[in-house]
Amino acid sequence: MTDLRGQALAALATQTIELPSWAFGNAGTRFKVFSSPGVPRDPFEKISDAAVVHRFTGAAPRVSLHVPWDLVDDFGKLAQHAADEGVSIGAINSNLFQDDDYKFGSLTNADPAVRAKAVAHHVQCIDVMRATGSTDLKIWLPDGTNYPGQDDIRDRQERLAESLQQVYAELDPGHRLILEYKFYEPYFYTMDIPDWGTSLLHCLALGEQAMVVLDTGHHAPNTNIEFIVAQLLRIGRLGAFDFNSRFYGDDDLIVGAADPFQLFRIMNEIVRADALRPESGVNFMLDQCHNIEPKIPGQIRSVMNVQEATAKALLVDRDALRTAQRSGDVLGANAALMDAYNTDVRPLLAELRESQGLPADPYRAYAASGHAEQIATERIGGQQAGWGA
Ligand code: LRH
Ligand code: MN
Ligand code: MN
Repeated sequence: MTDLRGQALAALATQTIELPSWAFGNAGTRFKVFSSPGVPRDPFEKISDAAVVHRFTGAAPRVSLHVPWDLVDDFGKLAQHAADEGVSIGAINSNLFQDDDYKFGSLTNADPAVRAKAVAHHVQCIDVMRATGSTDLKIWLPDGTNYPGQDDIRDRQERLAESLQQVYAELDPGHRLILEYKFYEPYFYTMDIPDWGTSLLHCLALGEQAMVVLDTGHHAPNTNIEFIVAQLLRIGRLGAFDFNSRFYGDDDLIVGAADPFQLFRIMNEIVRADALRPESGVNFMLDQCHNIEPKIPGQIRSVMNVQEATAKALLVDRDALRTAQRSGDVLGANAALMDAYNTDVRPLLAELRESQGLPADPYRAYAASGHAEQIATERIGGQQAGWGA
């Protein structure tokens, strides 16, 4: 156990979690966007807020951007601002869901001019990657249909494959195209990339620089997500997570809030595959919005939840687990997992943070810091995260 603890501490020290810029803006549902005090007024302030989360947790050194929500005149200046604040730019998210031209599809549209426009948007995003030092182009394809017969399912796949090839051809050698799937919404009959299998098939056709993104909120109820994680890790194509929690739909709630046991089971597969190491290529991103709770504390809590699930997964006694599994000891194997899951890992994480000169409890430390009150008086007229109005 002592040895496991030491190994867990060492592994936890290397884990990084990427924050979404849109978590810091005002958010809501299609019914209401609530305004919160102290919310950023521009992308520079969103990055400053992400940097605060990093200062308190020591585990969130990158920020994902969304184009055009984070559009600025000079992306080099934005990247420099990030560096000055002690963080860097992570994935660049394209946006194919807020333009009238995309009503019947973007990369899948039957009209070649619309497809060309959607491809050109990705060329713009790749330029943003070059200006900011980002290495991941993240594509979530919102395309789909609402009614049987509305469009030809196969033709849409062919058009998608061709458009993706065109985007992929624009990547630099160190770049990755990471492709997200979602089973429903904004369309309800078919989505053109509804599941990990479809995303994986497109990635395999594209080449080695294409990887799957798994958003934990994008599956049908009761889907065994850790099984998908295991499969994608086996084939070396799990590029990233979009972590969040869901009770019903794509709820984008705080990761680990709805189902901490599921998060543990996911992290258990990560640890099992030795994919926690930064070199494994799995980018642990958050994709959340904080509709009613304060943003910076919401992100701090999210980072802590991922760390806690990871710590528990690292404490699984793998030798005992394997022995029990191989001898058909069903209950013993299950107990090996549950013993780790039921461990209170907060003291372990407090020890890690203190050894790094960080507050033992980042959430409490932020609440006591006065930062929230300071930005509430300094910033008037904060921005909306980008959608939901
Ligand atoms: C789509 C999604 C995708 C978008 C983000 C804002 O539901 O998960 O990742 O880019 O939300
Ligand atoms: Mn997502
Ligand atoms: Mn989503």
